[in-house]
Amino acid sequence: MRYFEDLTPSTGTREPRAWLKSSRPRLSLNGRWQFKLWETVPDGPPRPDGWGELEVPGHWVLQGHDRPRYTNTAFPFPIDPPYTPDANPTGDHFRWFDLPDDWPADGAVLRFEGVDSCFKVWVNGVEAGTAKGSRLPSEFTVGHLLRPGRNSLAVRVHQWSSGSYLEDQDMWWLPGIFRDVTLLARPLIDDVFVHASYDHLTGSGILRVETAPDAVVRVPELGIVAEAGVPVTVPVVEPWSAELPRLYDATVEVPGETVELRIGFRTVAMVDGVFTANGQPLFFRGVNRHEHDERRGRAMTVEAMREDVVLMKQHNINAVRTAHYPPHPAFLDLCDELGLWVIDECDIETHGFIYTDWRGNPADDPAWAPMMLDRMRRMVERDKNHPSVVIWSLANESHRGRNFGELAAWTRERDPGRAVFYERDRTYEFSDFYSLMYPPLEDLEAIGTRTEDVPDETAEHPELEARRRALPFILAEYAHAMGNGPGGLADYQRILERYPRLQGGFLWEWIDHGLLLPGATDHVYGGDFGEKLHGANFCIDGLLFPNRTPSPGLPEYKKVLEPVRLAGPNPLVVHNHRTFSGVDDLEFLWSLTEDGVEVDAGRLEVPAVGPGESTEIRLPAQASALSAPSSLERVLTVRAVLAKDEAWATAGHEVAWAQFVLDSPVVPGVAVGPVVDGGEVVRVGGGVFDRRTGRLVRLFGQRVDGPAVDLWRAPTDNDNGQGGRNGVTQEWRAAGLDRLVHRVDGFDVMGDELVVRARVAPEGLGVGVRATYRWSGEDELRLTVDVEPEGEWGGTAVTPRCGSWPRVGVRLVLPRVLENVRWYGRGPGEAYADSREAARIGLYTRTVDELQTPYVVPQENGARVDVRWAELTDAEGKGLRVTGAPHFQLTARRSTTEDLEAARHRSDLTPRDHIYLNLDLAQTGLGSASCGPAATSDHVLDVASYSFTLHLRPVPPRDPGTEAD
Ligand code: IPT
Repeated sequence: MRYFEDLTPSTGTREPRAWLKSSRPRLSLNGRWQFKLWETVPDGPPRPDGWGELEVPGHWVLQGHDRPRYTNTAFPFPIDPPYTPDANPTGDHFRWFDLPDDWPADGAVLRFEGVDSCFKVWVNGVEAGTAKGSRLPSEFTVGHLLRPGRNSLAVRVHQWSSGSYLEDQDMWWLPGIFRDVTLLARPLIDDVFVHASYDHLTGSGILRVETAPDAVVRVPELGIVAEAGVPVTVPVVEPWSAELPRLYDATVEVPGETVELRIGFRTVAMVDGVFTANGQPLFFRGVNRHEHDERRGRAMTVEAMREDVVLMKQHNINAVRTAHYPPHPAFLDLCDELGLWVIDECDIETHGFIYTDWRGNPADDPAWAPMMLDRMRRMVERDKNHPSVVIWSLANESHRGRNFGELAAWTRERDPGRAVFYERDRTYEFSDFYSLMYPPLEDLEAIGTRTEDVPDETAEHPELEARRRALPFILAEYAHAMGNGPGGLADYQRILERYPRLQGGFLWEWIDHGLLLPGATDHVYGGDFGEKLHGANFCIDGLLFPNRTPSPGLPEYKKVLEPVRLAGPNPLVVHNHRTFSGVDDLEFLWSLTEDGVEVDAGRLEVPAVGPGESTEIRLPAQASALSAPSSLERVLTVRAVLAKDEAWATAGHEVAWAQFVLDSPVVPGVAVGPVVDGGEVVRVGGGVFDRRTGRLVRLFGQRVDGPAVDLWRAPTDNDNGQGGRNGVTQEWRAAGLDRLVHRVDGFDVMGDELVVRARVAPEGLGVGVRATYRWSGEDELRLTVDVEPEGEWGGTAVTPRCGSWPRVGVRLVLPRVLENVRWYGRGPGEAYADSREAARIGLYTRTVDELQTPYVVPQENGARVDVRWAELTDAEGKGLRVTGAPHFQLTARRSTTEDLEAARHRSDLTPRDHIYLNLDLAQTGLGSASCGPAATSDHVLDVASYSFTLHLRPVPPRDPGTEAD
C-alpha cells in the first residue's frame, strides 16, 4: 500500500514532545523554495529541474498553482477510505541550505509545524521519513544525513491521503507546507512537562517539572532552584487566569542546553458537576477560531495571531476553541500571555461520513485508532505546558466511535490536570461536558434546569444517562455569524448566565474564510471556480471580515459579554461579573448629552467591587439633573474604561457602558397650510405630487420619487436559512414580497390633507396591503402611512402562508448629491431588532457609502435604528431632514434592494445615479437560521396593520462661514 494511503501515521518520526524555546542552535528553513506541482503522484524522488518558486510556509493553491477548494461537509473525492483519487495534486518542494560552521556535531532534528496533508522528506537525496496529520508537528532525526556546508532538502506533499478522511473540517482544502520548517540541533532536553498547580484556599502553588533527569529548574522570581521531577511548594504565588494572566519566567537547564519557559500556576477541576479554575466556576465568553488570512490561508503570521488575540481581548471575549485543529503553537503562547481560556481541539473531523450514514466512519473502526491516537498525542504533548489550555477536545463532528474511548483514556492518564471534551457523541461517555451546537433558546433553558429530553443514545442506558445529566454544559457552537447576523446574542447570554450548569458558549465563528487570490479584489468562496460540489459561502460566517476588520456582530458580542454591568440611572448599580478580579483597573465616566451634544461630563468614584459583587453609587446632581425642562432629549451615558494601559489595549479603552434616557421631549408638530390643486400636480408643504402615480416628484426643489410602501429586503444568509431550506426567505418569496406591484386607488384633497390610497400586492397572488398616505404641511411635510393587510396571508389550500414581513416602511428615491447623512439616534453601526445592544444613542455623521456594511456576499445591511431625525445633504449642506414621530429606521444606499439581492460578490454592485432611502417603522430581526434558529417571535414583524408618521423638512445650505462637522 502506498504510504499516503496506509493507516500508518508516520515513518521515521521522533516521539512527540513539547514546543520548546531552546538555547541550542536552530536554522529556519522558511523562505523561497523551488516548487513543482504534479496532477498525480509522480514516480521517483523529486528532481528539481526548471521548477518555479514558492513561499514556504504557504499553500501552493494561493500562489498561482491549481485552485483552492471549499466544501463544508462533503469530501471532494469519493468516500472509499483510505484511498485517494488518481487526481491527487502533489507538490514537490526543494531547497538548498548551508549548515553553519559551528553547527554541533551531535545530531539534528528537522521539524515541520504543519504540512497538509501528507508528506515525504529527503535530506541530501536520502529519505528521512513520512508523516500525516496536517495541523500537527512532525520531527525527523536527520543528523546522520547532513554534511558540512551545502545540503539539500526535498519535501513531497500530497493533497490527499488517508489522513484526509480525518480532516473534513468545514474550511478550504489548502495543501502545502503551511507552517514553519526548522532545523534544530539535537535537543539534550528532549521534553518538558510543567505541572504548576494553585491552591486557592492557601494561596500557595506547587511546581513540578518532568524533564531530563539531571536538569535544574529555575524560577528566579520565586527563588526556585529545583531538581527535575521534584515538587516544590511556593507558599505564596499569583495564580494564572484569563483575567489576570500572571506568568513566571523559568528555565530548565542541562550542560549545553537551556530551555526557557513561562509558567502559569493554576488548577482546573471538576467540583460537584461544575468546571472550576482556582476554585471558581468558569464561564466562557468564547469564540470558535479557525486560522485564516485572506491571502495566506492557514499560513498565519505571528502578527495576525496577535491581532486575533488582541481583538478578542478588546471585545470582552475570554475563551477560544481552536476549531477544529491545534493552532500554530505561537497562538497558544499569546493566549498564555494576554489571557484566554483555551479548548485545544484535535485535528480530527470525519463529518463527510454523514453521506454514508456513518458507514465506514474511521472513528468507530479500530484500524484507524493508531492514526487518531497519534494525533491526540501530538497535540497533547506539543501543548501541555500552556496554562491557557484547560480542556482537550478529542475532535469535531465525527459521530460516535469507540476510538474516542481510547483517545480519552490516554489523555486522562497522560494529563489528569485538564478536562476532556467531545460534543458529537450523544452519550457523552468520553466527555467531561455535555454540549450541543445551535440549540434554540428553549432547549438551552431546559438544559440549564436539567430538564432536557433524554437523548435516544442514552435512553436505554440509565447509568450513562445519569452521568450525562450530571455534566456541566458548554455551548460548543451557536449564533452562526454568517453574513448579516447573528441575531439573538443578548437572549442567549441571558440564559447562559442564569443557570450554573451552563458554563458559557463559543460563538461560531471568529473570521470569514473569504480568500483573495493573487491580483483579485473580490473574495472567493465555494462555487466560484465552477466546481460541481462545493459549500458556497457557508464559511463566510465570522465576526471579522476576511481582512480582520470587525463586522457588526463583533461589537454586538462585546456589548452582550460585558464583564461589568451598569444599571440605573440613580443609584447607578455596578455589577462585577468577573471571576477573579475587581474593578480597580477601570475608570467610570459619565456624560450628559442633549440631542447628542455633550453638555456636562465627569468621573465617578466607584469603591472596590469584588468578583461577583455589586455596589450602588449616587450620581452627582448635575449628571442626573432633570430640573430645567428642555425641548431636547437628555441622555446620560456611563462608561467603564481602562484606567491604565494593558497589554491588549491602551488606557481609555471602553469595557462597558450603559445609557439612560432621562427625558424625551414631544416631537413638535408641523404647521398646516392649504393643499394647492394644480390639476396634474398637487402641491403640499414644499412637495409636488403627481396625480397619476400618487407620488412625490419634487421635494423642496429637488427631484425625488416615492415614497412608496416597501415590505421587501435583500435576503440575508440568515433569512435564507441553511442551504436555502429552513429560512423565511422561501415563505416571503412564496408570498411574492419580492415582486410587489403598486396601484393608486385614490388621490383626494380632503381639507388640508392630501390622501393617497394605494394597493401594494404581489404579481400572481390575491393577497396585498392597502396603503394610505396622508400628507399635510405648509413649509414642511407631514406624512402618515397606514398599512393594512388584506387577503389570505394565513394561507389557503392553494396559496402559501406568510406570517411575517421583512420590513414595513417606505422607499424614497433621492438625487445622488444628498450623500451626507447626519442622524440622531442609535449608531454608529447598523442594528436590527435582535442585534441592537451595541448601538448607542448619539449624533453621527457618515456618507451614504460609509453606511454600507461590506458583507462578502451582498445582502440587506446598514439599517440605523431608533433614529429621531436624519439629514441627507449635498456638499453645500442643503437637503432634507426626516423626523420620526417618535422614531424610524434609516437605510440609504446607492443601489436598489433588487441590485443587492442579485449581487453575489461586492464588485457586482455598481452604484446607481440615485440614493435609495428606506424609512422603516420596523424590520424583522436577523436570527441565525443559516445554521440554527431563526429570529424569535418577539423580533419578528408580523403580518398586521401598521401606522407611522414622518416629518420632512428642508435643510438650508450651510452658512459658508460655519464649518461642516
Ligand atoms: C458545525 C461545525 O462544527 C462547524 O465546523 C461549522 O460547519 C458549523 O457547523 C457551521 O458553520 S456542524 C453543524 C451540523 C451544526
